[in-house]
Amino acid sequence: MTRHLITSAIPYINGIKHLGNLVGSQLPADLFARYQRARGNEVLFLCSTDEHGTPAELAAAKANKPVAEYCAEMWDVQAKIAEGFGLSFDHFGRSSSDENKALTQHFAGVLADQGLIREVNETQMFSHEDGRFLPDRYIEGTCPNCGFDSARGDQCDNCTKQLDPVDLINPHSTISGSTDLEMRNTKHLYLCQSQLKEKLENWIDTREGWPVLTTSIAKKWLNDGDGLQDRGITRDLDWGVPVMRGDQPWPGMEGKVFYVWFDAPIEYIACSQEWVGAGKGSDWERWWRTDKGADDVTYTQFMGKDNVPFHTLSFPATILGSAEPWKLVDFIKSFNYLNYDGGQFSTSRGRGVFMDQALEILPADYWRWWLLSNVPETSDSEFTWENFQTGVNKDLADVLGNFISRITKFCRGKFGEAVPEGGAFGEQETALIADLTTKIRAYEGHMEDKEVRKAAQELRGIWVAGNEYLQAAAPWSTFKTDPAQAAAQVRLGLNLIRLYAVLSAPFMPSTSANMLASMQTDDDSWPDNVSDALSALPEGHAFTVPDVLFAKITDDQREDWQERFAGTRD
Ligand code: B3M
Ligand code: ZN
Repeated sequence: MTRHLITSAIPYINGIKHLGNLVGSQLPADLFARYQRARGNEVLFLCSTDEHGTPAELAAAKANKPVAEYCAEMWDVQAKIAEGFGLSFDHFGRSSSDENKALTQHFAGVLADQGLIREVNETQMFSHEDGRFLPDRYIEGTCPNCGFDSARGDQCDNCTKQLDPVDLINPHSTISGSTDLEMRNTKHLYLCQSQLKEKLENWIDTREGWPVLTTSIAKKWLNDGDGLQDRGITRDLDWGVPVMRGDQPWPGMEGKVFYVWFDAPIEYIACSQEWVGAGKGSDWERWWRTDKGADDVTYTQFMGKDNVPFHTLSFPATILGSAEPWKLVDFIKSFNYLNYDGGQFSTSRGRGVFMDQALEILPADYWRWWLLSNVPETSDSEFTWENFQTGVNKDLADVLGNFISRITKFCRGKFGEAVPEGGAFGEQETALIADLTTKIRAYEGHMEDKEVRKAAQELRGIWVAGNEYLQAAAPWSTFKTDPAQAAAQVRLGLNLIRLYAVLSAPFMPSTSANMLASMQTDDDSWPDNVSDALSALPEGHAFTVPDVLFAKITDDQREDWQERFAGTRD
């Protein structure tokens, strides 16, 4: 038995995530966690909401709520939707937890003790009316380049020019609208990442089998331009983890908070403490401290490619810089982007299908299967309603659903609702078992390697093999001349349903549960030996014909949804 620590990038709290977010982190992480559990391994699968920073403050202001209240509400919303999608987190935490506050302050303290923090004086825009410093994107004005009248302090959305707030003509605060702004001095803490360059480079160079996407991004940041830059880890905001040096005040840093990207990855660890605090586990250190048994743990992170620099460099810099025995990630699985119907999914513009909307129109497993089998693994991929309709109808309705429906209905018609007795497996069955054995071992390999598309393809092949067997064996014909042989064929077919339920569970957990329920079994043991697995349901074992497992997506539905999701959500 091996131990797997698995984390998904923690979604920002500011609103419901779209399917592009889901497929790039939480969903493949869930697939892997479910697979490892199914193989009998010990798994700790963690995710949280990322609650600090400017986006949370802005979203709360827009919703006209105090930010803490807004975050608590949105956490509930996100947790329910995650449950709806069958995301099997052992704990869904919050980066605003007391645990994360204390741990973030702890890390800052030890990094300072290691001489890796320096203070830097900067100037930043201060708004008298708002009584606060404004992060660049809280400031808008006219673009000096193209004249666009709502260019942001960091960039003009119209001409894409990168800007400094001082470049803007007639700048104003987006919070109050006030133009009473001035550049003021402020002091921030910087993490001296440049001092850790060698350590980080050495660590990255010694990782084995990492995806090219992950290492190439890491290398680019390590070596581009001036190399690894020291980075500011504090901000002049109200909402966040207060800057403290461990549990001591940090002179000169009163009223400031840590930068959201400093505390967010630390939440991976804090989440395990929250998991213990919630009474779901008893020992978080054996997952995270190499001096307390975490040396045996395989730690895998899942994320979109835009998050890779923070996970290959910034967070490891925090961990390595602390010189404490924390567990470092073993494998970073990163994803490209999923596009939506000829463009991008966009939270800010409300473009695409959002997780709550997806669940309103179809059960989670339709989405899980399509998204995972089309995951943007080696390049970006695209969601179109045509692709979605075709994928679902072919794989789920025509192949898997059809197989289950045919065999159970045929059995009920000829033998009744129990696994038929008599007959024996012959050459055809032996050949099928050999074929399935090869395919299942390949499937296991792809799942271990986190090659999601290949795994989906192999699973589809395993379903197809059953359909082809049924087509060739044709128990409906055999029955006329040799009912005993037909009985053996049907027995195999019914056992295949159980086998498919077990193999498909990581992709489609609730369908798989329905399949097991209609086979009236809770034997979900993994098919280490396919021949044995195909006799798990013995002669005489009762079952029921399941209701339609997958309804086909009709052209009307497709057109309807296409239209409904063409615009932007309110
Ligand atoms: N919240 C970005 C994102 O949701 C960020 C990830 C944090 S992982 C520690 O894509
Ligand atoms: Zn412009």
